[in-house]
Amino acid sequence: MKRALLLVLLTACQPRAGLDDVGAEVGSLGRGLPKGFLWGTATSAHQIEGGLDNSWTEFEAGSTPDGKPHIRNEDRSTVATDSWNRFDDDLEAMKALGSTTYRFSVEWSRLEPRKGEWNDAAMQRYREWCVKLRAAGIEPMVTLHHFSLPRWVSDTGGFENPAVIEDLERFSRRVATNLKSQVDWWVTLNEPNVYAVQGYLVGVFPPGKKDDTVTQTKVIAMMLKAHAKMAVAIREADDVDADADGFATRLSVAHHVRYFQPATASPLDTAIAGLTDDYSNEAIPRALKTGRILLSVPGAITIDEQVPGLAGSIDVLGLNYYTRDMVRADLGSASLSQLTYRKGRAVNDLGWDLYPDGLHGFLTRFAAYGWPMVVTENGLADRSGKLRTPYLVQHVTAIERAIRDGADVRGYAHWSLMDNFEWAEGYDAQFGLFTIEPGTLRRVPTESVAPFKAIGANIPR
Ligand code: IFM
Repeated sequence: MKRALLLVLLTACQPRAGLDDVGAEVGSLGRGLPKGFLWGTATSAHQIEGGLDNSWTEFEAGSTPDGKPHIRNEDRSTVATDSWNRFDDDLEAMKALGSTTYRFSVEWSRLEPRKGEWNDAAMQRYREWCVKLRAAGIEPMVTLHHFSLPRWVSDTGGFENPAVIEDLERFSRRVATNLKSQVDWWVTLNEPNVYAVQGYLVGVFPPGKKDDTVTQTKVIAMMLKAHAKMAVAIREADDVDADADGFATRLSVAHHVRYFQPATASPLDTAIAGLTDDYSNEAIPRALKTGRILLSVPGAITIDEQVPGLAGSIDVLGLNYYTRDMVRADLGSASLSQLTYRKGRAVNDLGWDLYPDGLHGFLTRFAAYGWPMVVTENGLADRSGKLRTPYLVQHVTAIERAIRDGADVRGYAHWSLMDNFEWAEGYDAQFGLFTIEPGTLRRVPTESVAPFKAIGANIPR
């Protein structure tokens, strides 16, 4: 018993490589970011608004064939953080952070609950949010698709059905027409790769299919085709330069990147890590640049298709960066790999390796595409609140280093403004700079609010 206790204490005292080695001092951090750098937070409608009825509703109540609930602790999104009714509280939280941007999504199922039937009052509310954001000096950044679909779309196949392309094009045009006087920064899609992998390989997002890399790959391609049409619709509809900076639209995709490294020096692990990196990290920006979708899961599917309108469809590349994975070849599995993390390093509450160098790696690597970049998400699940400030400081340090190394980075949106419904993890995983008080749903600042604000105050104006 005593030996076990000693072991626990010794383990707890070990320095956790990856965080403790750089520290959490704000100092002059932020001065190395360019003038006008956007500084703020990100959320998504399904995770915060509450009161939604969409592709997640039935899924949240369901379970896998072995009886495991789809959502940890059988949580449901239900009221979430009630942001639909508490936007003013959210705005106060953003102001307390010294924010100059807020990335949020508009909920398709709310705006078009049935095909062709529009909820103008809901659109008006989103417009009011944007007006209030602008009045507070906060640039709205609006995402059109962030993991949820109206039931009338998911019931007819979602992104497996090409009809989604025209439906999303129409939806984008409608939103852009209504919000154009307030919004310049548009994110068409959030994390197509994650949406497809979680929904068709891992099975933890609707439609909950497992090991179907063929459909997964087709879904990513369909999303990119939809994006191309959405981009045209937004550019046609939004002709108002809301912030008078010379651009009526700044279009992007929020692309999820994970820093993959081979788990061992074996040639097979190295080869599979390379394939995983190409599929998950490279294929999407490559397609956005060249217009050519090139996606391959060897032995299962290869898509090689030139898509009209895809090349040139973004102005800015959004990167959602969280973590690094070590890749072990597993040719018997659908994805051909197993992902692990390096032992002995600091991890977040979900077991994700905290690896700021990965962000520097992606920013300098993707600089070669020539787009300006925005970190559209970065953050961690940290119930204790002790890791968040070092994580923040070290990732912003990585951004400053990438800028010195030639990357054109224009903004940072921390995930997330407040704790919210973390999909299959329910409310267990807490990513917020603010926590939510149970019962009252009051936004309560964490100890990272002050350092976040201090970094923002250092950014040249
Ligand atoms: O909560 C999610 C978000 O919806 C998309 N990007 C990753 C976040 C943390 O897992």
